[in-house]
Amino acid sequence: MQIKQKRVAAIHDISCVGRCSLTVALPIISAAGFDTSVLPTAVLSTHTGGFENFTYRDLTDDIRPISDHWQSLNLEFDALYSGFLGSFEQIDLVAHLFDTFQSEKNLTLVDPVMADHGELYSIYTPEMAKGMTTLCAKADIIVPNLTEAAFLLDEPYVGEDYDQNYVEELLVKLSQLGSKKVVVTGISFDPSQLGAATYDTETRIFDYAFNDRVSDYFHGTGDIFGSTLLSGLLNDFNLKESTQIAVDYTRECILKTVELGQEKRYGVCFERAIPYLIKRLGL
Ligand code: PXL
Repeated sequence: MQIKQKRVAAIHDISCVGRCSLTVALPIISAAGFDTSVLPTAVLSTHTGGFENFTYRDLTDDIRPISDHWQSLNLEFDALYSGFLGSFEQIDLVAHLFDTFQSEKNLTLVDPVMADHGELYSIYTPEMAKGMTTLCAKADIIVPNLTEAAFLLDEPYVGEDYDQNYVEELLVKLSQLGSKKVVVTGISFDPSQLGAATYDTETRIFDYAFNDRVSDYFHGTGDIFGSTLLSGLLNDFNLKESTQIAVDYTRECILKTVELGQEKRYGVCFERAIPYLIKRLGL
């Protein structure tokens, strides 16, 4: 019996240089075997982290016509995956797209991309951070980092000063925004380890996925993580397994980048670790 190829709609910006958002999501999800449709929310000459004078073209006015055209084609998606949004108005437009294409059978993954290390990205406003909770409410899975979690819940960012109890309370509060599953990235209880924590509201199980920490911060790793997590889930790995694959692949990408001596703001050399990903996904 022939099995239909799954189709994903990836809704992120295109940062032309710097390997993040769509320039990461498209190749990773495609390599994982899926037909990846893209809806660019903005086009930037580079991403906003570590570059000055980048160009910025907001594509807010294109979102509804693209979504309407897709609807007229009776397209169906097995997953909807949103990330960096270009303006406050895009929150309602993406919410409408979710209402149009969500079904019992598909999966909506919202990465509330907006902040890291305690600070909002330069084009994001606190108003947008609040608005992002609307999208989280419509998601099956949300994937914030610890800073984004704090903004979503309107709580102070705790930095590195937290324990397992804090993380598990945070996961429950995030799930109360409305998603069935929550994955929080950038979790560490031991300085030599880094990973993610998960919570499934249906089983009420908390899980953790760690690997050895590679020191230093690399741009775009949140998008590598989200794209890989989704690729795992669509390849029928469960939440714990998919999270572990995402943690391990992200680390593998960082190791390649360190090996090649690449500048951090240009993102990680995920291309060199694609064979590793394919193997881990059993493809
Ligand atoms: O990786 C997250 C991201 C996505 N898109 C743009 C960004 C960032 C983070 O800085 O600037 C444009």
